[in-house]
Amino acid sequence: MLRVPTSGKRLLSALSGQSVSPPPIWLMRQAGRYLPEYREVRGKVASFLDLCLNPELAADVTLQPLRRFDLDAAIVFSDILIVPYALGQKVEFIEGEGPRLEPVRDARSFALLDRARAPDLLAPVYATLERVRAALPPAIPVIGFCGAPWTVATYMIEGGGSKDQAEARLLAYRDPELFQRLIDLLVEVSIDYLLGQVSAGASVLQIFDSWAGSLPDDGFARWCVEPTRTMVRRLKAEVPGVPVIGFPRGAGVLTEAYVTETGVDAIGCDTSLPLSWISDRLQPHIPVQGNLDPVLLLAGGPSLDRRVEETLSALGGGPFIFNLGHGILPQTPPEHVARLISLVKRG
Ligand code: 1CP
Repeated sequence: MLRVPTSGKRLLSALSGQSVSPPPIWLMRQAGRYLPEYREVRGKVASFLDLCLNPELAADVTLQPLRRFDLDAAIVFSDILIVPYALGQKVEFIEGEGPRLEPVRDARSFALLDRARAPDLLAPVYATLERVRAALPPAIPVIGFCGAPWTVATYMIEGGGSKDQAEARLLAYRDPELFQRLIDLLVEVSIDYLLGQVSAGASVLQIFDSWAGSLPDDGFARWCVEPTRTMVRRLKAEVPGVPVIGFPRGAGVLTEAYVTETGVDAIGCDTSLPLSWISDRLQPHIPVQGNLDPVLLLAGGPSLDRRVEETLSALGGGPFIFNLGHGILPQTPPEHVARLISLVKRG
């Protein structure tokens, strides 16, 4: 049985600039390894990518957290690295290690990327969305997402996760022309991908720029803000009613420029942004989302309760969506998630 949230379209109201009490809540990585039922489904397929590409199982996994918790949105189960996969790059997820890709670092490997087959390769994600949309009550929106071009480019260039994105920055500095061609390609394929997700039933979009914090201000303007601005402008032209949440993780004080220059409808705040700064500098201009420390959710106990109260009193008076400052950690006890949601819903 799916829980029907107590007061309808709370997420969309908050995204349109209204203060909603209690605030809507969803959690980044709300589907995933911390849920035993996820681990069970994951055990049925050989690889993580196989799960993302299996609409029946991916839809089931998407719905799992909504069966347990009073969440205000579903987020389609997939990964930001599905886009490099759709461009023909070799992408694998190694158990216990993370993603591994065949690096793109020169004109030759860039030339192998091919946009033509992307719609077919991404079709399973659209099928997942259609299933999820059909299974949920109309009041619960489904969030579609992609990685921002910069963040996806870092994985494509590094060949996986990295601690400082140095190879990606090096390519951007040494061969800005090639790097720009990669960003431009990602802008185009990501716009198509997000529009495909809207056609399949997504009514909110989030752009994850998880590595926005690794660029200096000029690089941030050129490779985070500018491509995102292009994407938002095109999305607004095609699907004007669909709000876009930007999540430039680690952007710090540059978050303000990101808000004014990209045109996103709401701003995802990471854990490092102070609550008072979010409420003074961001919330007067834009709905804010965030930013509980995922490690505090893992810890639970009185410090979790206290911080949830502080967050609600700092941000609950304006347009606000409760979320974490980054994804749920796999070791998180599901009871802590239940506790968090009950505290937020108590308002
Ligand atoms: O089953 C498993 O153990 C695989 C773990 C896993 C999961 C559950 C990965 C591998 N991706 C996902 C799902 C996922 N990824 C979702 C699902 C929807 C939901 O929120 O419930 C989303 C939105 C993502 C987005 C994503 N993938 C981001 C952006 C958000 C963030 O965490 O910063 C990034 C950077 C990735 C790359 C990725 N995919 C997986 C891992 C372990 C990583 C991070 C690699 C690294 O840089 O360390």
